[in-house]
Amino acid sequence: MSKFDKYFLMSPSDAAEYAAEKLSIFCCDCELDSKEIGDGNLNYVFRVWDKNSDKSVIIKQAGFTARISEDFKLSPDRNRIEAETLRFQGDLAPGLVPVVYKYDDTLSCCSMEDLSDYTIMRQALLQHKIFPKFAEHITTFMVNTLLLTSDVFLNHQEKKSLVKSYTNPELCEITEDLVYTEPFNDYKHRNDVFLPNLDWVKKELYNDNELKLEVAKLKFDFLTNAQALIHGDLHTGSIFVNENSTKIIDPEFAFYGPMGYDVGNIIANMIFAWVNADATMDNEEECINFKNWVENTICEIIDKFKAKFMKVWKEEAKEVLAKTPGFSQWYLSQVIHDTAAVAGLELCRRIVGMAHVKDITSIENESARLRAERICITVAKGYIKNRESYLFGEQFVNTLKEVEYE
Ligand code: SR1
Ligand code: MG
Repeated sequence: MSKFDKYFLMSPSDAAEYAAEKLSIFCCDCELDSKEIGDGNLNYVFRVWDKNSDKSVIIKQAGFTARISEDFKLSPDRNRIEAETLRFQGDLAPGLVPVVYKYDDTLSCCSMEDLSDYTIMRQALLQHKIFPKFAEHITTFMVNTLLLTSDVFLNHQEKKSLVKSYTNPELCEITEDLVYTEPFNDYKHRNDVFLPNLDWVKKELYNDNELKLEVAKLKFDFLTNAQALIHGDLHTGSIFVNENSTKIIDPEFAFYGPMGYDVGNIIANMIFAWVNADATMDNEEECINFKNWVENTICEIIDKFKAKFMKVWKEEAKEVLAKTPGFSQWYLSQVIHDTAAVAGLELCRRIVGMAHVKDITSIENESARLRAERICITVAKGYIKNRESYLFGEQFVNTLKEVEYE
């Protein structure tokens, strides 16, 4: 008998029934309503609420295929990884992830805090809203979840058992294909959608052998470098924000991988917000203000990440050799170089490949959109090829501004 024998994909009314029966959130006189609100690529997300009180819950369920394509056959076990990661990250970075109420192994669903008073960050950035505390919050999240799950801090046997329990081969394979392979080789023929820029992309990505060699090195780092428990999909669609608070969601791609994968994803997605504003904002002053905020935020993310990383290292490092003078500085430099490279990969794969971002696709004017795509890909190539020269936030921004003003 398999643990999935009693599995079924829920409808909104099944989710309401489930919430009433299995979760101790609602009173017996509640009147529940439910809606499927997911807009991600993989799963189904139900919001269940009581019409007679302010109580509500989110139930996220994984299916046997990806929501966007039946071609992706996936084990719903990814929901276990997501629930366990959220709980672990909640301990490491309190207040920065939603509270998990229950993980259900039979239905592969996870019930958690409803964050309806927050907005998905990508949507807010598309309205050109700013979040002055974001850099502070996201750097605390990344330093705590990455450094404190690494060999710098953990007992090495304990860390190896975490590597085993967070082994996530199917979702890693999606990343290996979509991020590291397909933007540079159209080997599964899923890249046709960027036709207007096709010749330019072929020249810049498919035919640049120097670039492809660097990407091959990076792919093997992703495959083999079990450095820390990474979120694995830390883009602005995986972040809820409001003026005062940030909550990181959706860690179903979590596994032991390179730290720079998370930091680089954040940087790339801030750049998507910047190019969207550049292409779409009519009011020049508002556009400059928004772009300035994004630029400052990129600088702050890198520089605060480094400062907090060094502080936590100094206070928490347990491994004897990690205390060797010069080692922490060397280690952190490697993470920032990886950050640049991964930012470059994410910038490419959201334009060339099957998982696009609204920041680019919603630019209606075709020539403005093609220009935005070219800015991203040109910045990306600089980040990947010259990754070893990136150490400070300002350098990341300078590359973006130099391309823009060329
Ligand atoms: C088939 S999944 C496509 C993408 O959506 C997820 O959010 C990840 O970014 C993945 O690469
Ligand atoms: Mg996701």
